[in-house]
Order: sequence, then C-alpha cells, then structure tokens
Amino acid sequence: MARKVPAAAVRVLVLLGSKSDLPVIEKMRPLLDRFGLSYKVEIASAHRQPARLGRLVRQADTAGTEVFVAVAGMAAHLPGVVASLTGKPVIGVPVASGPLAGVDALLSIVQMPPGVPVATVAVGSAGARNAACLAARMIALKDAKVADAVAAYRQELAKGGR
Ligand code: RP5
Repeated sequence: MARKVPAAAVRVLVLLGSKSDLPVIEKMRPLLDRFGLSYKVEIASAHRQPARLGRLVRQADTAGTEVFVAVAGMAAHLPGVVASLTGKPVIGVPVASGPLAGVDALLSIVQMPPGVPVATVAVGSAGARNAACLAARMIALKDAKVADAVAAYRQELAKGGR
C-alpha cells in the first residue's frame, strides 16, 4: 500500500483575516523570498471561520512551521487567537481597513494578556515588510543561511537601499 507522505512544512504561515487584506502583504512576499523562507498565505477569519483557522494553525504547528504572521484590521482578533493556538512566535500586522484607519487594529493586536504575546509591527504595508524581516531574524537564530541573507539585506539598507 502506498504510504501518504506528509507535506513539507512551510517555515512561515501568513494568515489574513480577509481577502481585502491581500494588498498589504504585496511587499512582504519578495522579502520572504529574498530571505529564502518558504511560506504560504491563507485567508482565515478568526470571527467568520474559527474552525478553519484552528485547523490551519494546528496542522502547520505540528508540521514544523516556525513563525506565524497574522494580518488583520478592525477588531483584529486574528493574531491573538493564533497565539492562543500555538506556542510558536506570532507576529501581528494591523491593517487600516475601518473608519479608525488602523488605530483600532493596532491597539487590539498590541494589547495581549500577559503570557500570550503577539509581536506587533506598524500598521499596513510597512508593518508587513517588517513582519518578514522579524520572522527572518527569529529563524536566523538557528539557520546560518537565513542569517547571511539578513546580514546582506542590512548591508544593502546601510548603502541607502529600501
Ligand atoms: C478584518 O476585518 C479583516 O482582517 C479586514 O481587515 C477587515 C474587513 O474585512 P472584510 O469585511 O473586507 O472581509 O476581520
């Protein structure tokens, strides 16, 4: 009988609260590629699809995903819920999708209770880029190739790159 081979884990799982959040991660994707980090993007609302979200996080966690990035606007419970489902690092990216222009999401994501941290970055696209950089720095702690890629990127920034 043919044995089922488990799918290789992506190193970073990027979760979005809605497909309307997709433009925010456009500049994050090339950075993750540049750092040599395999990743997958999934849309899973903490409010509308809690069962699907739980499944995705548990499966990725078990398979060996190293960092979770959760991108959400408005009430923005997604990053916090992800942090409740995994012990791996979670980076939260607030999105300016409601009338409060992202301040709502920023305050929601950053105010996690003690013991359940979410590393919160800036609102929007700049924050998403930093989420990729932060994920790479975390993974670089035990991966020399990623550490080299992070160092090369920093050198480029020092020369005026963006
Ligand atoms: C949040 O509500 C999503 O992350 C999105 O930023 C915002 C609006 O969602 P949609 O109504 O566009 O699906 O849950």
